[in-house]
Amino acid sequence: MPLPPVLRKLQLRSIPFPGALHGLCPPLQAKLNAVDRLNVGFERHEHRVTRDTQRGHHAMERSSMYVLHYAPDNASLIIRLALEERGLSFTTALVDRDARDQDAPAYLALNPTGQIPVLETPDGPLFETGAILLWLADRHDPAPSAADRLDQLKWLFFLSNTAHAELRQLFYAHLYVPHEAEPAHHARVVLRMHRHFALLEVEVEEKPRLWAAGSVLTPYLCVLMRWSVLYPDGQTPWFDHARYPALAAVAKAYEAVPAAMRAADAEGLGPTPFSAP
Ligand SMILES: N[C@@H](CCC(=O)N[C@@H](CS)C(=O)NCC(=O)O)C(=O)O
Repeated sequence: MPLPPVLRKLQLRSIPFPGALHGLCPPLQAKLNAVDRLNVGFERHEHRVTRDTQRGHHAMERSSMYVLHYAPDNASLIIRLALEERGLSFTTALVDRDARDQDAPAYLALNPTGQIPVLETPDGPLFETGAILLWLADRHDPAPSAADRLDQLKWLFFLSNTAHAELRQLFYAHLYVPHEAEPAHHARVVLRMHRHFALLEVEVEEKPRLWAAGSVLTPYLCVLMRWSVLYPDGQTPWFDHARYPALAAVAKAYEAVPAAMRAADAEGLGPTPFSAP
């Protein structure tokens, strides 16, 4: 007997993240958890906002409600972590990458680059992970000292413009080099990434406070480390936390933050999503 439509849809949502099929983005290792399965909008080809309010610790008035357009274990995870850590009230809208929702006119109207994430804010839609983080910090965190602001800007832009942008080249190598050049390109990008992580290791050793929970740098760093361990599939593992003890300690400490684990649990990322993904 065929499954009723709702169950069929739930079953469809239980397959590993479809990005894996296209080799376009980190595939989801864990399956969507029950919360996300219940929250997704089932309409295809039309990107819609659904769903349940996810409440952090401190309720906010309705006017400051956010909508996070996300796909599990995509860059939107970084924003989900930052929102949870700040106890901000937000709803989620799944971007169905299998249906290429990110190319749908409704999504492009929010983010013309067609990338994930978008955060809808009372001031309008925001895209680019680094920009969203900075906006959230400006709006919700205590103003940093002048020296901390310099550090925040430098390292946030480094994570976003350099580390994340170059790591993407491992996931999307076909966008950057011809197929036959991909192994050599991969090797070079891996060397570059080691250089970046080595710089970050020194920085974290020198200024651990900047990389503690609550800093917008921390979720970005932890997610980049996570992806470096996990993806791309089928390549020789190249990132080992043991090589970067200060960074490993940041990942471990972040997993002790309940808000960070709430975000990781919402995307089904397992008990040690950052230190041993
Ligand atoms: N520079 C962008 C990069 C975001 C990004 O790479 N998003 C990936 C998912 S992790 C994506 O949208 N891929 C789908 C696509 O490019 O079609 C940002 O920081 O927001």
